[in-house]
Amino acid sequence: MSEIREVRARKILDSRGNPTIKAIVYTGDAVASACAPSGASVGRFEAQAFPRGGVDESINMIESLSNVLKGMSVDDQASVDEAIRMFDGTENFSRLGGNAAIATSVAVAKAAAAIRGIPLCKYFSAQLETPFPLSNIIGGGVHTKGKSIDFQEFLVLPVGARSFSEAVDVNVMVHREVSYMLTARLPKYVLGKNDEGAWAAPLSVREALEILSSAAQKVEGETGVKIRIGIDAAASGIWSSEKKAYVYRKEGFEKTSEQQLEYISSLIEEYGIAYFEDPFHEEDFDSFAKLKTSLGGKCIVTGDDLTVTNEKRIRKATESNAINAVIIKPNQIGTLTDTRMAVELALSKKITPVASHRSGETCDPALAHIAIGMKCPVIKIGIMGGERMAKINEIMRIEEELRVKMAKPPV
Ligand code: 2PG
Ligand code: MG
Repeated sequence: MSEIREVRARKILDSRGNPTIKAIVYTGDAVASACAPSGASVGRFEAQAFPRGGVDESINMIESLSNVLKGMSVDDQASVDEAIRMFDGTENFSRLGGNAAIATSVAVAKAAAAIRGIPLCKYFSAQLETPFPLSNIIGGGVHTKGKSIDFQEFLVLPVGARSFSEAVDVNVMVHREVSYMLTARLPKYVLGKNDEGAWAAPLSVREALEILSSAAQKVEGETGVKIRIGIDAAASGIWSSEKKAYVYRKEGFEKTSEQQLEYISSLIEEYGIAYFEDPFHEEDFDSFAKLKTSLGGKCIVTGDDLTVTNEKRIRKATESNAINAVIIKPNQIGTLTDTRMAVELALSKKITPVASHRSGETCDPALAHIAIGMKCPVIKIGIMGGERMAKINEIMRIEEELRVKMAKPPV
């Protein structure tokens, strides 16, 4: 029996201790649940995570949504997702909340997979690939307390790894190596981790890049696995529309759009950066395009706040030749059908879809299945913290049990 009997919801806490939502779908043969994460550096064009009344209002609305979905088949994901959208009735899920929408949507898919007796990733596709883990090692921006580094994430991508589990070992080694280097460099500083388990430290952008590069080189020497480095600048967070400039609060300087382009380009050249996410703010398709034209052959220029997993925005970005990779965050768009459309559009345009966690996560491993089953060659997942490990351990299990091979390296 694959008909939906009821959908219920519960308030849960995410990894930051903020309330979020878990949706539970009941059918005659299966009960399945899914949890939605939350971002801190939220794009202006994302689905609104919760309505004005917060999680409680979403939970009340799911009671009514339950009546709408009752009797629908969990096998018909597209119709269920369409019904969720119609029920909400807004462009950005501001009535129901994008988090309630995606939790319900994923729970429906999990129920369908459970009824078939197959893992969620296999429900998405018969052909599976494990992604390369893109891991946050040093962190700043709004994920880190205090006057932290102006850019949000300093990342590693072990492109030479032959399996996901080897890649994860390498990323753990880099994370550890950075802690040794930071304690040696800052002997009076007590090391701490930020929202995503990346090291928090009083560093400039260049200092962070130097430490990350040395740690990556050391681990590359020890393991023989080629490692590239990356950045998520989350530049919308430092963009001031009044000043028309990027304001680097920690380092005490400002940059116009042209200066930002020069600065980002020089960092890519100097440090051999292979991945750069959101180097410009969420409306500046032009600067993305300029960067991609000049350095897109060397560096993956990625949209996150720019594209918000939204088909229309991804289309605009590809038409303006602005990106060669795109972040896929299911809760940015609100349903699995829309998520899949975003991934498929990216793949059809030869743009790398990067499945991504949020800074406020839950222990739901669904993102692991989305990355493997929808064939995202990269998953941005962090490398420390139980809520990140829930996805990492799930991919390692699937890799071993289903003998899944790695995707092609994105660089
Ligand atoms: C990002 C994400 C995840 P947040 O900007 O890419 O790292 O952060 O979830 O806070 O939007
Ligand atoms: Mg980002």
